[in-house]
Formats: sequence, C-alpha cells, structure tokens
Amino acid sequence: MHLEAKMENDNDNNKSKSKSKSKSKSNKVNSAILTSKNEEKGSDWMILTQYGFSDFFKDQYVTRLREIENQKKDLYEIYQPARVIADFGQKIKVMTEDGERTVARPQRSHIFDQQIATGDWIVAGFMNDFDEGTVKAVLSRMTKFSRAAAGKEVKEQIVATNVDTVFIIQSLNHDFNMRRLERYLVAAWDSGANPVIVLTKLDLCDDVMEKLMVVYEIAPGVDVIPVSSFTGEGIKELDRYIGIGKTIAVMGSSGVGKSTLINTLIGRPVLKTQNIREDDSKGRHTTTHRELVVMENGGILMDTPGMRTLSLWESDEGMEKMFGEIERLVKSCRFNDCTHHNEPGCAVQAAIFKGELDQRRWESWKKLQKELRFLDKKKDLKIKSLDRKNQKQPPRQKKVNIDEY
Ligand SMILES: Nc1nc2c(ncn2[C@@H]2O[C@H](COP(=O)(O)OP(=O)(O)OP(=O)(O)O)[C@@H](O)[C@H]2O)c(=O)[nH]1
Ligand SMILES: [Mg+2]
Ligand SMILES: [Zn+2]
Repeated sequence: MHLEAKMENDNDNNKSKSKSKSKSKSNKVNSAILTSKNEEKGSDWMILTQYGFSDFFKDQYVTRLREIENQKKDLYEIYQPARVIADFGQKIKVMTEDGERTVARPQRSHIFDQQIATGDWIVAGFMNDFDEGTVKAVLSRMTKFSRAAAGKEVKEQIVATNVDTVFIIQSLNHDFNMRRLERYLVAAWDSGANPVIVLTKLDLCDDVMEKLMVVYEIAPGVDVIPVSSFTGEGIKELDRYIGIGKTIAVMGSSGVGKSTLINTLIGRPVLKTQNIREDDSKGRHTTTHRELVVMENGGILMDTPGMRTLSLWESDEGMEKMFGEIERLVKSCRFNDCTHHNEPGCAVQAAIFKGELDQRRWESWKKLQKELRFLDKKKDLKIKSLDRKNQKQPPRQKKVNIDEY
C-alpha cells in the first residue's frame, strides 16, 4: 500500500482501536512514565534497536528526557524516543517502541530553528494513543547529508540524517555522468557517511569494464558495485554494507532504479516504481518523499526522491577526499596568487601537460570551487544582513531643549 494512504488508514485504525485499547492506554501512560527509569535500568528497546537506536542516541535521550520532564506542563503527556521514518511535510511519520506514530512538524521558533529530516532521532510527546504527537527535541546527529536548497534564498536543505552508508546510484545505460557522480561523492563524504557507488541496470550494458574504469579513475578508493535488479547479478555484493541498525540512504537521479533496488533487497515490492520516459530516458520522479524501510534480517534502507540537481552546501573534507591531488598541486604553484592559466611555475598546468591531471577533472574542481566560494559570499551577506537587523538601534538621543537649563 502506498505510504500516504497507509498513514491515513493507520490513523483511522488507531481511532477505531482506541476504545478497545483504553485499558492498555493507562498501561502505556505507566510504561511511558517508566520510560526514563527503563533507560537507567537498561531497557532493551527491541524495535528501536532495529531502527538504529544506538548508545549515542540513548544517552542523549536520557539527558533530554530529564530536561523535558522537569519542564513538563501536562501531567498526561508521555515521552518516547522516536525515529523519523517518512516526511510528508506537515506530518512526520515516526517509529516508536510502540509502533508507528505521526507527529506534527513544529513551527519554526527559537526552540526549533533546526530542520527535521528523515533519519532524525527525536523525543516525541504524546497525549494519548491516537492523536498526533509533538516534537520535543531533536537529538544530535551522527551524520547529515545536505545540499543548498533550490531558489534564491541561501538555505541548507537537509536531505537525510544519521546515515551510515550512502549508495550513490547511477544507471549503466542512461544517467552515467561522472561530473554528477563527483558532486554526490563530495556531498556524501562531507555528510560523514561512507559512500558506495552502485551502478544499476547491468543487464542493459555491453561495456561494463570500460565504464568501471572511468568510475575508478574519478573515485579511487571508493567501492563500485555494478548490479541488476532484474537478473539479481551483483546484488549479493551489497550485503556487506547491510547490518542491524545500520542505515543506508539510496540517492541519485530519477529513474536510475533506486526504489527498484530497495524492493529487490527487501524481496517484495514495498515501494512504487515506474518506467522512465521513452522520449528522453528521464525518470518520472515517482518517489516523492524520503522514507525508511527496515529489512527483515536487519538493515535500514532509505529511499529518496530523484534529485534534479545537487548543489553543494559546504565542503571541507569532501573536496579534499575527492580532489586531494588537485588541492596539493594548487598549493605547490610558484606564485601564491597563481591563476593556473599560463604563469611560470604553475604546477597544475605542468601536471595537465604531462598527462598526470585530466583536464576534465581540473575543470570539474574549478567549477565546484567557484560554486562553493559563491555560496560562501552569499552566506556572508546573509549573516551580515541578519546582524544588521538584530543590531539594536542605539537609544535615541533625547532632544535637549535649551530652555530646560
Ligand atoms: N533493465 C533494468 N531496468 C531497471 C533496473 N532497475 C530499475 N529498472 C527500471 O527503471 C525504471 C525506474 O525505476 P525506479 O526504481 O522507479 O527508479 P527511481 O530511481 O526510484 O526513480 P524516482 O523515484 O523517480 O527517483 C523502472 O521501469 C524499473 O523497472 C534494472 O536493474 N534493470
Ligand atoms: Mg523511486
Ligand atoms: Zn598554478
């Protein structure tokens, strides 16, 4: 069933169940009051462990829970740790130890100046078993995959959080684009997660070895796995990244076969998929929201909508990991302010001339650097304008009337 529809049904079911569950409700109140005590005793969190509730989050939860309980306004409010498993805009679907629930997206305020993204761990507050809950706190993240939001405003868009491995997907027939792949790799490294390149639609490709060589060249040290969801070839190779409580985010352009791959790994068609367009081989943006699916034998997979563009938000480790040799060359030019065009002693031009640096790779680095520098400037301007706004106007000088003397 499609998740949005399922969510409505779940709510209906919850409503109809609520009466019969009224007894268990009071138990739940008790169990929730016990929640904080459970942590101290070492609750086993059977379900949430499968969703990645590690000590890193448990410790934070215990601390935040104490703070929240100290400020508790409503005696009947129950607090639970929860993971964001799907984001529908105003409604956020979370997994708790008692199963799936819905919480409302908090309005931006001084408490919630941070975004909530799929993958986040939160402290959720519930008044009863069936109503929508509220977000009391967002726990610090282990990893965060961001991009610059589309549009004029300088804004970070958090794509996914608390991800261990990013499967960067490109298909071996269409959408085989190394410049795009470089972007994804930079963003993935910067997120703190481990990137793995997964090349799909192996059954439709006649020159796999050639394509693999091209990829190896731009991403040395990164695992590259060609697979076919249709024939099953290569799929077993992905097992090594899958583990209980480990989150894998599947990212790439529309139509490359992200949802199909997740369905293949799960073994059932849990996610909707759709043919790519015949005229231009582009995807149809079938997946519209981010969503976590847990595999029966452990492992968490996050499906994401195809991204049209991936504009970098910030980079420090990512550029170094991806273009380390260029960053070193640039520093070894004779002049500090070398523009790397035709200055004497330019290490970059020398490397290109000797065939040690690929011209396209150099162009790619320049483009990404330019983009990042432009973004930095825009961020600076934004900070300055916010500072100006926040700066209190100096108190007006009282006009001194000479007659007062
Ligand atoms: N031949 C072949 N086709 C595949 C393979 N994997 C996916 N496809 C097809 O590619 C098309 C797009 O697949 P999806 O899984 O919907 O692609 P997606 O990346 O999730 O796309 P969005 O949700 O739009 O981002 C479907 O028609 C799939 O059947 C594969 O390994 N081989
Ligand atoms: Mg999809
Ligand atoms: Zn130079």
